[in-house]
Amino acid sequence: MEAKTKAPGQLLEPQTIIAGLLQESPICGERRAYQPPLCPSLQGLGATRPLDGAELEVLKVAREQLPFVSQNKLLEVVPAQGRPLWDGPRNIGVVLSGGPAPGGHNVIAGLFEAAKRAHPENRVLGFLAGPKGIITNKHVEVTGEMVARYKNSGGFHMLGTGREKIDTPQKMEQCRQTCAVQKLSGLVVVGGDDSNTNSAFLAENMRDLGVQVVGIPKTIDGDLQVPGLCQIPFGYHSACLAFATEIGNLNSDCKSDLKYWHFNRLMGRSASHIALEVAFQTHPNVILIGEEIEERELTIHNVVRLIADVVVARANLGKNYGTILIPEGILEFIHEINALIIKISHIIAVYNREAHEEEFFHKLTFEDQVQLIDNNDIWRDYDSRVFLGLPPELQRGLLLPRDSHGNFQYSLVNTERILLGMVATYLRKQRSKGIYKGAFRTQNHFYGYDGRGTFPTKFDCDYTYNLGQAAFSLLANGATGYMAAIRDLHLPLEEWRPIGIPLAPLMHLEERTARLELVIQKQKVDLGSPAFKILERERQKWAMEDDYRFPGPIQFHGASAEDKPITLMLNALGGRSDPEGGSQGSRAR
Ligand code: FBP
Repeated sequence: MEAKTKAPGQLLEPQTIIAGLLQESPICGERRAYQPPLCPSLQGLGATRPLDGAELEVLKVAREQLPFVSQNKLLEVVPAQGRPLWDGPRNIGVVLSGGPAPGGHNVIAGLFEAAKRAHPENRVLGFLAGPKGIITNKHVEVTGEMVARYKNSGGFHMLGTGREKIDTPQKMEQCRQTCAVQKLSGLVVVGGDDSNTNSAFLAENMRDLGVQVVGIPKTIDGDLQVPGLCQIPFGYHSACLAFATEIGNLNSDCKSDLKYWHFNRLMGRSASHIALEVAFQTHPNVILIGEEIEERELTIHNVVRLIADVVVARANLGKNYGTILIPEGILEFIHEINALIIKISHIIAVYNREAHEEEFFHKLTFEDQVQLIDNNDIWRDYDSRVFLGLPPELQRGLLLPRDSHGNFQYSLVNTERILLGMVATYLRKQRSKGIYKGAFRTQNHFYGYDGRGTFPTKFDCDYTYNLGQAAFSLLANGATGYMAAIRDLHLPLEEWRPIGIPLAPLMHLEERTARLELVIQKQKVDLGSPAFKILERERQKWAMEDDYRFPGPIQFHGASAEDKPITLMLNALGGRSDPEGGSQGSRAR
């Protein structure tokens, strides 16, 4: 609805004012008007050629399960004026998969606009509600009007998303039928590690139909990286900045009324990449990094002590306030807790496989669940002792249902509240011994789903638009079983280099639902990376001095609009964008 305007001096009717105030927010219209630029290699139709200087190793089991796509070699997309392999009109499917990440709509925009530029009769079909949309053939045709409406917006609501795993021959056959019925030549899967695992198997299983599959690296968690080739998945920057805005605000609040300790849990299922970036953005008093906790073999009581020591030391300076960052996935890195998670996941999977749906593990009472675990052969007395020594909230958390891929759902456990309670108990003891004399008033917060739905930063808008175009170039030049990526993201966009990374070498074996499965390996925080080394150097100062940093809200104009993730920039200083220079597992050899 358009709000009517009057000539200067004329008063507007209240109804007109109300209508104006209830219209879409001005920022939505502003963001839609932004047209992301393309890097030079994607400005024409784009050709592909082998990327020399980097060899990727494929595990034997991946070669056996993915014999065709395992043969793929690295590709780079280079400028080309001629026509690509796809000459006539084609149908391309696209699916948004897994948790939302800011920028997903721009992948579709990039794909759609590249497809239309190559041939005006090319069609893009968007599958609805994630991979389930492919299985059930639920889709919409993406139109120019839809693209214009969703460009540069957050969320995945243009098509919806879901976590369905294509893990049975029956579901794979349904996907094949959908692609055949829709006469698809290509399918683009926008997803994280599990969704790109789907991509690899779809590519392998649909090659006889002539359907090519290309994945896109998405996840706010930041763990879908390929050292030297894919520095960061999309969505990470935007989510981190959204979280950092909140933490910066808390820094400002706690420094003002000097009253509260804020325990903040930050989303990110496993690796601590998000917490690391938010720490650089905000300089909190305490930052926990799961990977470091694992390396130092800290127990949960050590972690509590680590936080409490800072609280006590600051209290001695008269500072009874501060901010603490706790990565959502921290439990995975505390050895004795992770051992329980692995065993319980195994017991649940084996039990559910044989149980009727109404008797599934999560439908039992807590007492029956504990009994069932206790009776299992893999559960030892030591496990029981550890389990029973944990706070009841954590015990219940460990028994929560796993997701469709068999993952433990860290986002459902209030780890910040649990740690807060344990720290409070420890401090009470310290007080009774006369060691702690401060005031421990607290607030706890969880930042996760909010940041996942934020507007994408300019960096993520440009990155995703180029990824969508790169995916089209890869498909149009015959690639399948690849993940589109952009190298050298730390450099100006004019120097970005689109590539195709074969999916098979990214896979390793992992226990999921009580079976060893071939899945894409997550990349954890590299404790040898420049970013982590700099954090180690700085955090002592952040603990005691109030060296808070205030990033403010995401900006689309001015100097801050050009920001990129601080961790990305720090790691690039260490020369890690060079394929030979990767230190973390050195995938590119
Ligand atoms: P993806 O790996 O699919 O990108 O999802 C990541 C994530 O946002 C995690 O950070 C979080 O633990 C999880 O999804 C939450 O899952 P759900 O949306 O199913 O609650």
